[in-house]
Amino acid sequence: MKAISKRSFIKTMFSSTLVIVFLFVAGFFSTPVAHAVASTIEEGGSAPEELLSSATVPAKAGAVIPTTAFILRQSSGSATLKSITVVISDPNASGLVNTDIASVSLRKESLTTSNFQVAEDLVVAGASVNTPTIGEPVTLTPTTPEAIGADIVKYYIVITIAASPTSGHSLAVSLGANYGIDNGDNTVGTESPATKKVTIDTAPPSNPTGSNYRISQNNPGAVDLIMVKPGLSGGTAGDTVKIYAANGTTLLGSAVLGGSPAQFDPISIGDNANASVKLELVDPAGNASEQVAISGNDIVASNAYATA
Ligand SMILES: [Ca+2]
Ligand SMILES: [Ca+2]
Ligand SMILES: [Ca+2]
Repeated sequence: MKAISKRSFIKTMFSSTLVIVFLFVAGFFSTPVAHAVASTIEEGGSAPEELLSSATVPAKAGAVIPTTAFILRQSSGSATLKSITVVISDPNASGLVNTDIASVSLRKESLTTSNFQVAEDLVVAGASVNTPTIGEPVTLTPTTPEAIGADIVKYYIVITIAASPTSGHSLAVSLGANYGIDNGDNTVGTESPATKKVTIDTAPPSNPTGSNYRISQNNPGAVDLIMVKPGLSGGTAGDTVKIYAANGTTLLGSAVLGGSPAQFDPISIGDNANASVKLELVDPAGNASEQVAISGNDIVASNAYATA
């Protein structure tokens, strides 16, 4: 019998061990890759949609702003939606901090009225995070995984600005690829990087200068009008002037200030109906000035045509 040399035996064993170690290491490193499986939940025809109406949308303290919408449906099977992950960033390096944001939440279209309504399209229970981390994934997890049927369902990512945020800080909301995870840890979602942003504005407009306004009185039968005096400014272009009755709550009319000096088309204050009115300026974020009274409209005289 021909003996296998001791040296040859050791050499063979060493080679076999190397192969086993190699297979083990290869298997170890390939294991995580096996996890990336598409969910049976799919997007309803298109990638997520940015909802901000312009490149920069101003928002006041406490504002509730839908930034992004996405649509899901069940292609087959019965997977439920376990979570959605978003990233809130500071696109201007404005100094955004998590306490500028009260919450980020997942809301669901109620189908009562199309598009987003704050009082109708409510938060999916549990899927809200207060003072969310900036610049890292934030996961919104419904208390009960969402059942997704064959019919499309629309969801909204909604930011609520804090009660006392810092004016001038900006934020943007992005969805990464595979932003949705189902109950089997399979993924769904097309990447949707933010191209628009929200900028916090907590500063109200300066109070209107009453002496820059005038009331044009007309004979009964024709309405009296309020306007800005020629050559003077009613406030900042882009702000809205609101004309209230003397009670400060009955809105008679409003207009956006435009041009230079900033003016607006004359607004009716009724036919001998308001001896005085109150003016208020509102900026695009919704911050309001104090109300300033303008008086001197003669509502008694039957033939008044003087100009106050
Ligand atoms: Ca709606
Ligand atoms: Ca402002
Ligand atoms: Ca009149």
